[in-house]
Amino acid sequence: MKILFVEPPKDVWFVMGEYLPPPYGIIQLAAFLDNRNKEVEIEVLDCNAQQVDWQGLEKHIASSNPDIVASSSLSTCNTYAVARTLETAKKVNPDILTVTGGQHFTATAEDSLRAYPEMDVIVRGEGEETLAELVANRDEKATFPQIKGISFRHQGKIVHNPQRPLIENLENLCPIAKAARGCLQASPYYILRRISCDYKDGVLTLKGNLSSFYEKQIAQETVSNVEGATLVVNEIEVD
Ligand code: B12
Repeated sequence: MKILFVEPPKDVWFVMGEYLPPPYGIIQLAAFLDNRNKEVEIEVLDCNAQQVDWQGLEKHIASSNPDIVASSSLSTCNTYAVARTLETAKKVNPDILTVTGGQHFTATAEDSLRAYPEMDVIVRGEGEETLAELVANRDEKATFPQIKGISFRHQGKIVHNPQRPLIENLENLCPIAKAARGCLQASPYYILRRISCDYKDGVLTLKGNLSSFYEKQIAQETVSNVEGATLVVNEIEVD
């Protein structure tokens, strides 16, 4: 199973001059999926950063041969670029499942599915869990009515499945911080369970209070082998 995330070719946004912002929506989803489902092959194509035009996009989709093409509009002004991306995917291979989501398509799911036959599924609201479930069920279309948070065509009608509840703890989206917290929670030293742990740019930061330098050291050792962290900063205070 292969999913290709596409940031479509866009005109330069005059307000930002030459600065090219990363397409946060799709890279967040790609990272989540990469962590959640190891069997899925993931590719991200940022047409602006990689200087790929519409012709190049068509060629890229053909050579990449994905099962799913996913794209995000961010805002309403990018609607046509997304529709054209999904149309291009269908032109290359009508069996590709085309998916989009984000603020604009969440608000206009009914109208968008009516207007764009090249759009198979709209993921409404937060995309992480919904997309992961959709990808896992890509070949079982009969299960689509059970997937919360999607709008799609089913038996000639547009169907809007019930809303998916929001992710309760957004901190769990970071697999490295989650793994580190898991180590602290699983420690036989119960006192370490009150230590908080943040992750940024390769650095795990431990915070909280303990009653001895020995415990502080144990806390650091407990998270020292977490994959993806290159440094542990131990800011635990000793009372
Ligand atoms: C960061 C940001 C920007 C950055 C974008 C950087 C980038 N390339 O990603 C910059 C500063 C460039 C920007 C510009 C603009 N922005 Co802006 N921006 C935001 C902001 C603050 C956060 C968006 C974000 O990155 N969120 C983080 C990501 C991870 O979340 P997300 O994109 O929502 O994606 C999640 C879900 O929506 C869903 N999802 C999204 N896409 C997809 C796709 C698929 C396939 C699936 C399954 C799911 C999915 O899953 C993701 C994970 O849960 C939002 C407000 C907000 N708080 O959301 C406004 C917002 C999106 N922007 C808005 C607007 C209007 C604009 C501009 C048009 C402003 C202007 N007047 O020029 C420009 C458009 C520029 C352009 N040409 O694209 C509006 C859009 C409203 C609308 N319907 O149009 C918003 C909602 C702000 C608002 N309330 O008015 N913006």
